[in-house]
Amino acid sequence: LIAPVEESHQRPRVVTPFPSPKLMELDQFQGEHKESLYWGTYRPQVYFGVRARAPRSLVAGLMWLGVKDGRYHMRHVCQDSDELSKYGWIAHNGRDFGKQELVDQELKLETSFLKSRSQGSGYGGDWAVQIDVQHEKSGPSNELLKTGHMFFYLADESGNALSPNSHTDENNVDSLLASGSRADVGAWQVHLNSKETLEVHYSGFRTSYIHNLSDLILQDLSEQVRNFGRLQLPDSSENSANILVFQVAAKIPFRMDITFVSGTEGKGSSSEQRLSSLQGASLSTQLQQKQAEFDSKFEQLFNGAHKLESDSTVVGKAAIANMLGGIGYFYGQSKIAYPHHEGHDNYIAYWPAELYTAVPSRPFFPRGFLWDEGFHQLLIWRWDLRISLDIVGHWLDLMNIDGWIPREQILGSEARSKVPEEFIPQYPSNGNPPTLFLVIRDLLNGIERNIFTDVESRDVTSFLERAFIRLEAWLQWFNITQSGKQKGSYYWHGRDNKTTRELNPKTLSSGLDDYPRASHPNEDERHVDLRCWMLLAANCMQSISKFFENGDIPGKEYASTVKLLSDFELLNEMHLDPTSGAYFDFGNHTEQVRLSWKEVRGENHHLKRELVREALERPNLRLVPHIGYVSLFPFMGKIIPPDSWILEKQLDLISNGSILWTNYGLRSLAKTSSVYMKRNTEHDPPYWRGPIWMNMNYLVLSALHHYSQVDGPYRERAKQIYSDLRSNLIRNVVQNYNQTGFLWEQYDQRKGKGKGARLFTGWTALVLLIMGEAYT
Ligand code: 6A9
Repeated sequence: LIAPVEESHQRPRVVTPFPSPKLMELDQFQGEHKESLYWGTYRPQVYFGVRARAPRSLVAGLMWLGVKDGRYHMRHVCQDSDELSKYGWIAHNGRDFGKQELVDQELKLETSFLKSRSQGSGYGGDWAVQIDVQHEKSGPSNELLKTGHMFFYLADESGNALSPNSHTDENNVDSLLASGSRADVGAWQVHLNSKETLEVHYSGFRTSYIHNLSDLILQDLSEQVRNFGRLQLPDSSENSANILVFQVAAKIPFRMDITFVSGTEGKGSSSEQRLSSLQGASLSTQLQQKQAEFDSKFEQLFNGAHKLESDSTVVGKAAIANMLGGIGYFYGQSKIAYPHHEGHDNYIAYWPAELYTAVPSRPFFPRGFLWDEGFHQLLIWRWDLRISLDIVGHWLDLMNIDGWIPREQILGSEARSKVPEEFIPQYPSNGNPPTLFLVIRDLLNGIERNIFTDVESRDVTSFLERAFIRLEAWLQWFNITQSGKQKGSYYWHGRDNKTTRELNPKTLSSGLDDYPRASHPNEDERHVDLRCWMLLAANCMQSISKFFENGDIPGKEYASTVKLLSDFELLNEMHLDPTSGAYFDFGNHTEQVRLSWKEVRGENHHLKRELVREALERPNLRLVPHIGYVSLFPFMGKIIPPDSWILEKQLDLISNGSILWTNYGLRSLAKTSSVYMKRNTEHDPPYWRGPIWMNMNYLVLSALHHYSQVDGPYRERAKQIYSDLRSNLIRNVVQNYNQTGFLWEQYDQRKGKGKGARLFTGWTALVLLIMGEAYT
């Protein structure tokens, strides 16, 4: 399957695409489907932005002047330092509607997006955003807050010149702001409409970089303030500007509609009618309709046997809305570590690629992450199967000829500008859990359970048919590069075995970063989580080949791999500690390690103090005795027979408050572990060494749910634990949301407080599936 190395190959293997037809070239992703997803809020990194799913799009976005401590601050890119007390989508359907609320000190903004495709519009249709500006409380504390300053911009990434309409007239309720023409959509216009009196000014720029737009505008504004003492853009433009910024100022409260119409060429065009239906009362009515549809779809999908409390409903809606509203489109080239590259530097560019993907967190990580994505899709496929297939297809098309997919996707200058240089390169030796198989398994089950329409089943089927060879290569990649010494064993390669700084060398590729593994990484290691991921993958491959038994897919044998990996005796031989009944990694390990300050000689012979690791005894080959998420993988994988004594032990570990149980969810690492809540280096606080993470808790719940439904001596116990864990998780996430207005990256295991990135609406949004008891 893996093609032999060809010396004559022009591109190095690592940057050679996998040589099979791309998923995105499937018929189901063309035509109506593609057009229906053309425009969208695909710029999760900014507070509000619109673009098309095209490498070089017309891009729109919003900035405003916030007022804090009596001073103006420009808001544009989602930044935690802006300290918005609340923002995010409260409704979004992933396609043509979304509503967002943003609270910036005493300002309250609402941005409502609506897309409409009707007769006569250009490719992809028309769209509008209604921007509502109010005071959070009545009676603003500062003079500056009487007037609101919104900046709406348009930027053409293809470099086409945009024409501002210089006759902006404040008495005219409907005014044309700008127009232009593009190869994709034809002639277009952008209009501004409001009942209130608005003052409009503009600036035009010509530049190929749009990620520093806020700087450009700030420069222009401060120059105006300096020279003329007025806070308004100069109403002038550079020659053939490809970026136009419109400053709209008005007395708060006010509301304005910005409408994009395409296909405006020709006199008899329908554009006037389309324009007026996307403004004013008609726009508001349509937004209300879309909101009602969103609400009823939510009810139908997620309000299950346990009726949701009203505050859970609010959080559940925020979860799905932010998951869908956070979907982005990115285009660019990953930077790949490639040490033997001849051109001096040790990097090489991946091929230019598109990625349509959900993101873990708009302010912190507004880009694609491979293993996060599998969790995101557990939610998204239930909402909109086609969006999900489109996203998974994009990811699989990023596979290289070796079956490798880069873990973190930092595509394009806008995405790169958010990531420190040292974190950008991707390492071809490093994997990441193949969570997309969780989605594939759900889809196969869905077909079996007949939950899809005929057309949907057909789409899933043709998707899997084409995906098969890539999935197979992915599994192969793991088998070839991540196997352990012993047959049926695996370990995450790429851990640093030379470091003297880390208490326990990190395993970033596992997704569990600083979760403790063998203290002294070497090739004797066996990682129990990876072994379970491989079983999931092999199981899926077996199911797909069974599914296509009579079809065109070569009947590859997965039975033997599945048999090997699901062999319970073998699993126990390799990973079980019979005393505690816990599953452990195996490797060269000692518990006697600590960090301490040492005087060392630096390069210039100066003495400096450094935190270094010391081992107080020689490591030896043994099980690595840390109980935590990794130990639960065989349980999460439902591999343990329901009548096994080991299942009872697992339930003991889970439900024991001195080990994993808390009132807020399960700890990532047991209180009894020697590195529980220990820093890994001076600069790395504990991350997966105690706090509660939603993705793992979801998988544990899924298993508890399973064991509470199959016959066995521990069924009732599993049921009780299931129900307690479920309500603890929901209660805590809802409580944190009520207090802070956000979903968080992780939750503190002592008090349940949200930690890490806020507005982390990636896998934390799985709380909605937990509410709706929809398990993988
Ligand atoms: C570092 C700093 C602005 C860490 O959710 C994404 C990932 C998970 O895949 C992983 O399992 N998060 C988890 O352990 C966030 C990782 C962010 C790394 C980027 C660059 C940029 O600072």
